[in-house]
Amino acid sequence: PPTGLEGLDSVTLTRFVLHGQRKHHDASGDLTLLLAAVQLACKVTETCVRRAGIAKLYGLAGSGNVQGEDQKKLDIIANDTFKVNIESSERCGVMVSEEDELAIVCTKSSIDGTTGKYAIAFDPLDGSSNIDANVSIGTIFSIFKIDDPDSITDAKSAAAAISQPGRQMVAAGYAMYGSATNLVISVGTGVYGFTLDPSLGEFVLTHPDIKIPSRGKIYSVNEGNAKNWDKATTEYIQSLKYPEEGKSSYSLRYIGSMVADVHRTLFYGGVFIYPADKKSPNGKLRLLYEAAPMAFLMEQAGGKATTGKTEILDIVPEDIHQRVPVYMGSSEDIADFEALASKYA
Ligand code: P6P
Repeated sequence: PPTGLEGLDSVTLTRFVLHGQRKHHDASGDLTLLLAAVQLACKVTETCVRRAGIAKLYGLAGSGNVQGEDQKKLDIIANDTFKVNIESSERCGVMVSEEDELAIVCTKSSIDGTTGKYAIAFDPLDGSSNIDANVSIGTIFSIFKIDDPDSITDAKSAAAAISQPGRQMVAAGYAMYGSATNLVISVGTGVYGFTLDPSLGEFVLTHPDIKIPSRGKIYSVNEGNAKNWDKATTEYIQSLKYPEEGKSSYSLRYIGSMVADVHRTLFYGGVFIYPADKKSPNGKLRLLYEAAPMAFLMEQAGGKATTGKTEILDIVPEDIHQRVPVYMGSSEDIADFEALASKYA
């Protein structure tokens, strides 16, 4: 029978990151410290998400407001947790959060007054509208190197410093607070999946070197928006539902929580799509802390990610909260869509 000690001989996220640091001889250890802060913030958020579920039961007594406050509290708790932990790592010069309108200039190092050399964008609790139904939700983050830390003096220069194409990302990842708590991360050397072992309080490596299947059998999109889709999207989805003779249709799986839909796509293959439509001309998902980090992970896992016009990782952000259409997943499936999209370009 399991002894419960099985996790002890596994690689923890901390060891994984430290090992990665040693591969870069010039590494200062700054990214290691920043990722340690992100990891801690994920653990704190995870416990809050678990507790909010219990609070939700109180909310069932008809005090909908409380529940509303809980959700708002939960978004704010998660946001504050990430900001406090990232600031205190003193390795970041810039933070962008889905919850804050302006880019944040981090406080200078208490040791030598310098500016942290990294910039991080994060959605502290994506999909939190789903918490009432106990659906998996998560945190998404992207980390860039700041070219000129001394140039950062205000929100405008901070926004400029992080407005880099996703291809320049140093690291990207997401935590998914589901039946288990996963942390999936890439530092540019492939995608690695960790699972929180609550008895150890450690993220343990459970999925080394994740690769997305080159083709899948699942498509993931909000069919409720079908009347607003453009021609390429309509024709592509139609081809999955009514395939040519002898081919089977794809299955539809849509959770409505990006982290959960992308996580399933990464493991099972297929496509996750949030298209632009007449209602939202640039789609709904934000580039810096939703589409770009997920695109980085997809490409690192052998997948593709496009807006239909350009690869997501090539887009230079013009606004820190800008939205982009998202088509990502298995390379062969996305290539099929791109061929169709080019027909209507
Ligand atoms: P819709 C959650 O609100 C979110 O930002 C993403 O997590 C998710 O993929 C998307 O919106 C769902 O949007 O319009 O289908 O409900």
